[in-house]
Order: sequence, then structure tokens, then C-alpha cells
Amino acid sequence: MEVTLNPSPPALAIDPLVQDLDGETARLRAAGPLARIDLLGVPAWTVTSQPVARRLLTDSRLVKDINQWGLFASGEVTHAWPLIGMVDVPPSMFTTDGAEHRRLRTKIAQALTARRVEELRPVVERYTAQLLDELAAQAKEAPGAAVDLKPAFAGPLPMAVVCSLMGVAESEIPRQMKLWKAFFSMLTPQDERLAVMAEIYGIFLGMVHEKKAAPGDDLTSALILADEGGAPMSQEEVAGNLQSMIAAGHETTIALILSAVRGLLTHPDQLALVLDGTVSWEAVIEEALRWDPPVTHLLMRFATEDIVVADGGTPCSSGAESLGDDGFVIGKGEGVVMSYRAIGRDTGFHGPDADSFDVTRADAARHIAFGHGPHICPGAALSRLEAAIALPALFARFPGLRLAVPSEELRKAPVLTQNDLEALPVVLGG
Ligand code: STR
Repeated sequence: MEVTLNPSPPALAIDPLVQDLDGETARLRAAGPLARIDLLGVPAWTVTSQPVARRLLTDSRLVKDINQWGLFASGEVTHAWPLIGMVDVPPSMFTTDGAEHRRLRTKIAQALTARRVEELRPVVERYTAQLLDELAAQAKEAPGAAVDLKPAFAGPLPMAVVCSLMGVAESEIPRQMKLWKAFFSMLTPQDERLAVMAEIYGIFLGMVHEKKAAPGDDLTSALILADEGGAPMSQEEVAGNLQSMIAAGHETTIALILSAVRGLLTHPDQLALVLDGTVSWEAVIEEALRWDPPVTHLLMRFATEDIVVADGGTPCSSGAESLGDDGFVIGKGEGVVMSYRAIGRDTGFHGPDADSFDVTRADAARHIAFGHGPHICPGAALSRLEAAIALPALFARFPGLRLAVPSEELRKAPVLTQNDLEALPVVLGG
């Protein structure tokens, strides 16, 4: 049978302003399971099918090392590209594979234990209660007025928690929030973004230096001291991992909380099932992760050799001859994105109603919004803990919570890779 190698339908241009995310997700799904995309002028593959994603995420021929990227090695992609900060970052568990990656992950696991996460429970409860008290005071002052839940609730919590975990001073929170917002927004001029990246790395290198001299009871110190799995991390490695964890630990959890609240407020019948105990908060969280996940597109892995993917998504290491007539070849040096939002909407996997929010869905928890394989999110438990505290507390305090605007008016912020709701205006009710 004939094999179509590198079929080249027009690449789907990903909109950096995120003006129609549902439409774009649907177009990606239709172009999948592997689709050609255009990331602000830079071509890549993306994956929109869960089975294909699972296979590629455990394929050691796809790596994170940016030097394996043909377009970077040839100088076609430079630091002028607005998304360079998602791929050319200080060395960390995010940028390594194989033995080097296992060494770093072993140390992360040694430091970020289940116990350390559980010890954050009172911290999360305290911040949540404080934010809810402030909201209640606002509701009393101006009953019925619209309040944006993003800056007033979902926004501040995850950064406060991750800073407490890492040992970053509370007084540093506003600066961190400002820097990461500028980093992720597609509206930030590129020279400013590059300056922000340099500033961020400087802050974390300085912090590692200080913690090394005076260790505390925090994750940064635990990483410096972690001795399992090989040579201790260098100061640069600790800084790189710290930076990755702060980047990964706030935006994403904000998105999770906002997704769940948006899903429930736009589906009052489902909210009722949750409030009367028919459906658990855990189910809500998993469905929010599937339906409107924190990560829209994860950049990027690079093929160290040609990878042939058959129609059904099975990567074959040997000859294209054995394929059906719809194979794909990810060429050596090409970049591969994981479009987790499209993957969550995979109708082949989650069924024909994959687009709808349904907290009673049986297979919601089978999503891969935290990734799959060696790079699976090491912060998943913390993120679930935060959502499992924040969400029930919010709805318990404001049982009459409702959207202040029609749901069609909710907009995503101009962040290409992350799911960032611009605002979530609500009326708190009694
Ligand atoms: C942001 C820039 C930086 O300094 C370091 C990193 C490495 C970790 C990345 C992070 C990035 C962006 C957000 C990521 C995170 C790992 C998980 C998180 C991709 C590139 C997700 O959104 C899944």
C-alpha cells in the first residue's frame, strides 16, 4: 500500500490572541491526530489524539533538548521568536531526558514528597479563608455588584502556596506575579520578555545562593541537599528547577480553579449535583482538567530521528512499508507540540460529547492533562489539593454564586500556550 509521507495540508495557524479557542480546538481535532501547525511563523507538528499522545510521550526518540531542533540549529528560529522562552530555558527536569532527567526527577521526588504536599494543606486553607473573608466584606459593602474572581480569588492563591513551598518571601509575590504575567502574555514586546527572563533567572540564582548559605525548611533547601539518584544538583540546576516549578505551579492552578468555577456556573444543574453530594469535588476537578485544561499547547519535543506514525497512531521504528495509507513521518529535527486541550476533547477517546462539560462523565479522570510518561507533572497532587480546598470553600461561602455576564462574553487572555481566562465576573449572592 502507498504511504503518504509528510502529507502537507496547509498548516493551521495558532492564534496568539486566543480569540476563538473552542473553534481552534475543533479545527485542530479535525486536522488531527497529528496536525501541522504554524506557531507565529514557525512550523511544528501537534498531537490531538490521546492514544497518539500517550505513545509519543513515552517515545525516547522525542526529546526536550532544543539543540535537537533543526530550525534552531540552523538559526531560523532565534530569540526574536515570541515563544522562544517556552523552549530555550535554563537546564532543568523540563529540558532533559534519559539518565540526566532521571537524576533530576529522583531529587525532585526526594524533596517534593507526599508529606511535604500534605503539610501545605493548612497553608492553602488559611489563604483560602482570608480571600473569602475579603470577598464577603466586598459583598456586604456592595451587595449584588460584580466581582472578578480571577484577581480576587483564583489568582492570588497558587502563587502564595508555591512561594510558601519554595521558601520565597511573601513580599516577593507581587514581583513574581508581574514578571510571569509579562513572560506569558503575547502582547509583551519581545525585548521586554527577554529582559524579564533574565531578571527571573537572576532572582532564582540569587535565592539558591542565599539558601545554600542558610538552609531553611523549604523545598529549595531540600533540593540543594537532595542526595538520592546521583550527584547533588549544581546551583544552576537548582535555580532552573525552582524557576520551572514556580512557572508551572501558579498559572496552571489558577486556570484549573477558574475552569471548574466556569464549568459549574454555566451548568447549574451540575452544580446542584455537586452541592447535594451526588457528585464529588474530585469529579469536578478531573472534568475541568479534561474539558478546559490549564495547558492548551505544551511546547515542545524534538525528533532525534525520523519517527513514523501509522494511522492508528502507533509509532513504528522500522520501515514505512508496513503502514496503511495514512501514515505520518515526523522528520528528524522537527518539533512536536502536545495540544492538551484538543486531546481532552478527543471524541475517539472520550466519546461524541467530548466537547461538553459533564461532571458525571465516567472516564473524565482518564484525561492526560498532567501529561504522561517520564515528564508527567510532579506537582499534580499539589494542584489537586489546592483546587479541592478552594472550590468547596468558595461555593460553601457563597451558595448563590452566579455569573455576572452571559457566558459568551467570557474571554481568554492573549496567552498562546496556557489557558488564561481574562476575567471571571460573578455576583457573590448572599
Ligand atoms: C517557563 C519559562 C522558564 O523559565 C522555565 C520553564 C520550564 C517549565 C515550564 C515553564 C517554562 C512554562 C510552563 C510549563 C513549565 C512546565 C509545566 C508548565 C510548560 C518554559 C505547564 O504549563 C505545563
